[in-house]
Amino acid sequence: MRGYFVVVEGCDRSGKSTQCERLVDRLQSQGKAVQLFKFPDRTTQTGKMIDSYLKQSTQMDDHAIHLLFSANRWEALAHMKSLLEQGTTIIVDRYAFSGVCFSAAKGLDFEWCRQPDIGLLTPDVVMFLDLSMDEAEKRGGFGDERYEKRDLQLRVRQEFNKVMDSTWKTIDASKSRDEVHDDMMTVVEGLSPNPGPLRQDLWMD
Ligand code: ADP
Ligand code: FDM
Ligand code: MG
Repeated sequence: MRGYFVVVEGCDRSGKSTQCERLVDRLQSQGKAVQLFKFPDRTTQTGKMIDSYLKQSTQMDDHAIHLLFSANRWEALAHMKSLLEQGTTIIVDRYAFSGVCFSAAKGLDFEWCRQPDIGLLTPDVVMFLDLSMDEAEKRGGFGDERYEKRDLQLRVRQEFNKVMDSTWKTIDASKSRDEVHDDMMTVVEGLSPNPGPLRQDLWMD
């Protein structure tokens, strides 16, 4: 059987990276084949450009950086696909939803933002780690990266409300790390035992 494609989305400091790692560790400890992906993947050629943009070492047109974030996903597609087909589950820390929400929050046209990601792999499930800005701020101050600003983060949150649909699983991210982990495990354990063929039709509706 193929692996599951699980996406974790959410605003800054909602616990995505913490929980993705825990999910991978837990599933691996159960003997399952699981691999972690994170977007942007800052290690590739496009990822290095994205990293220096986020660290504010370079400037770039808003459209151009949007396309680079998308390219960063397209270049991972073949690897993701082959793992899934071999039966490995992949847990993905941010995906095209972050791509659209951040760029739309900056003022780019929402429909334009969706175009470059059309035809990527469609996840089996998207978990949205839901945390208010006030709670997020209790988890420490913003860093120095380009998007770590309160007003932008609030707009990103509004964009997430637009892209999420009834298939998304909202997780209360204000709970303890253990509780959030358990809630996410419940979602993964509830995935269909027969997920059907892998779908490469993101936003093709
Ligand atoms: P994200 O990847 O969504 O930005 P992180 O996983 O990096 O979030 O977590 C942001 C900060 O909040 C880290 O310092 C992390 O240790 C802390 N954190 C994560 N989950 C929780 C939680 N459930 N309760 C309190 N603090 C948390
Ligand atoms: N981000 C992330 C985007 O603007 N577009 C994208 O397509 C993706 C995947 O990059 F501010 C933003 C979201 C966040 C930054 O942060 C990357 P992390 O901490 O590496 O997730
Ligand atoms: Mg993170």
